[in-house]
Amino acid sequence: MDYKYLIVEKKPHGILLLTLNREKSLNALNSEMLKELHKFFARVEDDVRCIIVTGAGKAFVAGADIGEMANFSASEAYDFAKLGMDTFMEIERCRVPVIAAVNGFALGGGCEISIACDIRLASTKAKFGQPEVGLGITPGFGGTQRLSRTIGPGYAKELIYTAETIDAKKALEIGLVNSVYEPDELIDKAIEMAEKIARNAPKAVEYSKQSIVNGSQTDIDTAMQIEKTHFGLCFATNDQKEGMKAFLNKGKTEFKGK
Ligand code: CO8
Repeated sequence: MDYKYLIVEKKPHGILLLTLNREKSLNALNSEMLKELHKFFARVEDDVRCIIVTGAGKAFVAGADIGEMANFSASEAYDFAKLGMDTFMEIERCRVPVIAAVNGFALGGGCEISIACDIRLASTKAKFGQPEVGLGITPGFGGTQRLSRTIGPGYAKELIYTAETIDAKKALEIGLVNSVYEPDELIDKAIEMAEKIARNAPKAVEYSKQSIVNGSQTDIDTAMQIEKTHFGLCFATNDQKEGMKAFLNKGKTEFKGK
């Protein structure tokens, strides 16, 4: 499928590299781009095992498009927030893990899209922040909810209330990113991680993601029930049989995702 603002590259082992490409506006998210992203994440094909999201040029995403938002009515703003939230929910619930390779500015909606991804890797040039209150608005693409679930309420409140931008080193310190790399290493490192994920049993990875994502939004008893259900479902897969047989025979297996 052809997109105006997305570049999709197929890498070996079922890995997709998705580049957000609105470079002149530092990849700021407008409605059109959000709709493309929604479409992309709603239709991930069966052979895909991991997706890496990055930004073209010097930014990851410098936020929602301020030019588009400036003259919104309250109901237009609500609809725009809903479009962003629905889109980021597609990312959070995507069948396969999504790695954000944060190459530069990840501000406002840019920070929010990164925390809808499963894992964040950053370049030394990455900058994170929720500058919304400095523009007279609140975060509106899930930031007030996902940020505190990711880094805890203390740091989330500090970032949101002060509107300050932090560098990659600080983002690592507060657990917002898993690792920091030199800019020219970032994509290779993200692909390396994606390949490790892709080598494992796809259904087991998918069920693990569902258990983590759905379980983190409910009470512990329900969450344990979710985990038990997914654990049981693994035993209905051929990959479980082949994986355990290979271990017992001291061999290796190539998982088929069935
Ligand atoms: N929206 C629209 N255009 C943008 C944005 C943006 N968020 N960010 C950058 N641009 C544009 C600039 O206007 C500029 O365009 P032009 O060349 O036509 O003047 C171009 O990108 C390059 O930007 P700069 O010249 O400013 O580049 P610098 O390197 O000097 O600065 C910064 C980079 C620091 C990232 C700076 O561009 C900046 O501060 N950008 C805005 C960051 C921001 O405030 N983001 C948060 C936006 S609000 C948000 O995301 C809310 C999400 C929830 C919405 C809920 C819906 C209701």
